[in-house]
Amino acid sequence: MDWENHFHKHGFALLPNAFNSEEIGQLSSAINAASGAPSSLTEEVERALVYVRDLPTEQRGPQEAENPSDDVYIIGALPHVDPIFHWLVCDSLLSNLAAKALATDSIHYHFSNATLKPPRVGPQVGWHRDYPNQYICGETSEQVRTLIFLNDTDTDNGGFYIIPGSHLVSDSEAKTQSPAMNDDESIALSCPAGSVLVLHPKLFHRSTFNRSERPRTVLLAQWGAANNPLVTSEVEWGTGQPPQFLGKMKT
Ligand SMILES: O=C(O)CCC(=O)C(=O)O
Repeated sequence: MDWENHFHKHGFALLPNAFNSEEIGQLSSAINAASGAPSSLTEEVERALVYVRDLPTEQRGPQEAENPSDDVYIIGALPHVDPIFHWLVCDSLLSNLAAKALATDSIHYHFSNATLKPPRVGPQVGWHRDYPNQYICGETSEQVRTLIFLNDTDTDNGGFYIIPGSHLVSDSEAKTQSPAMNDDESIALSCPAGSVLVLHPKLFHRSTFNRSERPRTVLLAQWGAANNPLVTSEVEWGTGQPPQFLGKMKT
């Protein structure tokens, strides 16, 4: 089965070796530099940072409740952080995958960020769908996320759990269905460093605490069909622009 069929049938496709070890090394160094020295970042990037200590106790975990970590959890506005993320977003690899998943040549970039689960203190993310979503989101589910794994990701360092087939609901069902999912139906994906996960916006997914000694960092970009209007007022660098235009935009 080719990856597009797999994506439509199961709600995801995992593409190993989409990025080589040199690229993953460069992307990881840029993330480590940004998360290790937040005060060196531009005001715009600094404003978009989320720290582990900012999260609700349930998400950062009982272990962190008393003395929450100062580690960075989310770095937004990626193209402003380092030229390598400008390249990442403007390079055709991710936008081509998104266009194929959405079966149209006419797509728009929505946003990107990095989600870090630092060793020992990495937070969990509960069951959710990416459509609908409070942040930059389309009116319909004609959108898709591309996730790049910078580290070998498995159940030991936070994992990535999905409910296969849970994307096969209408948009209105997705808006009303509760995320109280049965863990028995879930599977844990094993995502090697350098792989890209193409994720359907209606697929239920979650990830767990990282209490291991290994980092788990994921870079993600969201894309939507050009004829799917954005319903939120939030905008980031490049939001709503076609991929061909992103390379011409200044950061
Ligand atoms: O598991 C993660 O790293 C967060 C990614 C995620 O849940 C999402 O893209 O919605």
